[in-house]
Amino acid sequence: MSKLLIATNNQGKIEELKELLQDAGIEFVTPAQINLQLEVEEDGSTYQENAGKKAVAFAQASGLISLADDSGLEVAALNGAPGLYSARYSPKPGAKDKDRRDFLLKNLKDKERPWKAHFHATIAIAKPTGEIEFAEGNCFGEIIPEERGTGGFGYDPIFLLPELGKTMAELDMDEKNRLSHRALAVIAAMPILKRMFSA
Ligand code: ITT
Repeated sequence: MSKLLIATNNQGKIEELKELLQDAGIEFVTPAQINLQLEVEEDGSTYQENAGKKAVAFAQASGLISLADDSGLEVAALNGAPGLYSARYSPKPGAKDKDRRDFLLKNLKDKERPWKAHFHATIAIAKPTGEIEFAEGNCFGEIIPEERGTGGFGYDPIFLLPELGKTMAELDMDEKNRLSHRALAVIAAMPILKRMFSA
């Protein structure tokens, strides 16, 4: 049986998806393992469009069923920003995750707390034929003004899970993979994966 390709270039996502898929007993490969270097332009106006575009591009380049994730952080006080643009949310050329966190905090500085927010993930699973299916997950919390924790990636050090009293970056990978937007989307995608791999 062929393996599922994890269709992302984001190392943080790769590490999380590897563990989630392994726990579900799904065999997978990463782009590096098949020597595939592919950058897909994310010019869609929804998470679904971008996730679908990435999944189909990787599936057609590899001949493998491919799983892509398009995700983002939506902050209520910023009317849902950075949202779809979370990976590109900084005026600085060559910006890194820390620059994007700093820019977000700068934009929130004068807004009243709590800064309610949620992470969203849309997962697309595509066959080389172009057939696509989708699954989604959300994780609710709030943004805090000081960084805490060293785990995860992206906005994790400033995303607090109020019921745990911890930021996403203070969780270990197993804990994050029990409650994150990405974990919930992968769980929702399980019936699709089972169907595609048994067909
Ligand atoms: P690929 O397109 O190659 O998958 P990307 O980083 O460009 O990688 P997205 O366009 O989906 O992926 O951007 C999602 C951004 O949202 C990501 O770069 C982070 O800034 C943020 N993000 C998503 N999930 C996150 C998480 O679990 N923790 C922290 N930040 C997250």
